Amino acid sequence: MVKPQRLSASQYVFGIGVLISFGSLQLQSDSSAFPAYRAMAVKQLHLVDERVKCTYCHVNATGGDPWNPFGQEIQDALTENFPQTLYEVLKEKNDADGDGYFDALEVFSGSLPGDKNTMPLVDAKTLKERFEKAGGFELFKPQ
Ligand SMILES: [Ca+2]
Repeated sequence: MVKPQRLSASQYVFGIGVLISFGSLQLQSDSSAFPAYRAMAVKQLHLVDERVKCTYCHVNATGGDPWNPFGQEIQDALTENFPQTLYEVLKEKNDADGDGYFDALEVFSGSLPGDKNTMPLVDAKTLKERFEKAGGFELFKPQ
């Protein structure tokens, strides 16, 4: 019968170090895979970084072509100034996913503007009042 071996303190510390290093590499490769546009949009739209997935604008969880209806609006209007493009698209008051809430309201409420299966929990009239009281489209103006 094989007797289980106990790890020495140095083997244990080395093992933890390897796990931490591997975890850091994983985080780096995940975050470096996100395009610059995502990082700009998170900041400009005041979104929670960890909660914004590629599917905010793309159909596939890994990004790339194709885009969801909201992402397609941005794609169609895209100039070399991404923040300005994003701001202009939101000001158009389009309802990309056709759920009754224009895109800026969905961004403001935290739902997905390109996915009709997610929508704000507040009715559109009330949400619009709150949006305007909070600053309206100025909230999303490039800094
Ligand atoms: Ca919508």
